Amino acid sequence: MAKAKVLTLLIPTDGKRVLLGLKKRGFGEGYYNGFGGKVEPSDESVEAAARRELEEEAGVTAKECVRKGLLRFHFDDKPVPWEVHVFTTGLNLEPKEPKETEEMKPQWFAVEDIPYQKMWADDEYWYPLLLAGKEFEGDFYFENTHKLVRHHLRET
Ligand code: 6OG
Repeated sequence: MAKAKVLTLLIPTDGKRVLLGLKKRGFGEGYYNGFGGKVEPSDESVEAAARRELEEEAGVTAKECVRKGLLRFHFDDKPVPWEVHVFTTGLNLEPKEPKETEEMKPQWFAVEDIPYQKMWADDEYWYPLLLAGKEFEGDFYFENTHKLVRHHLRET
């Protein structure tokens, strides 16, 4: 199989509130998501990439972040699978409040109000594990980029 494209996703939360961003452009435009993007091909670590993307997209620094999951997205219209490393961080962000950037409009949500209907279709499956502090691994298969047709998800 061709080599996967490696990406990050970082979701600030204390288990009661989560910080998501409305993606304003590019892949996933119009969806709420965590913060993240491609790992630099240099020698950047996946965790450093996750923290860098949060800074670029929401203007805040995460003191420490914890790796919680690995998601593989398989698209019938893309040549290689995407390997997304999922991290959380607590709410000790610096500064405390995020700011809107060219790429993302950050917004706080209570966990019971997470807008799954405005998010990628995989999110409603694995967010409950993430919010319960569990570690997980999953494969999600999409048709025409957006239609989730099957998945496997397990705690690790
Ligand atoms: P940029 O194009 O902004 O990186 N991403 C996904 N996130 C979720 N929740 N579900 C998906 O299902 C996703 N596919 C990609 C990874 C894209 C960002 O979007 C995430 C990156 O954080 C298919 O550089």
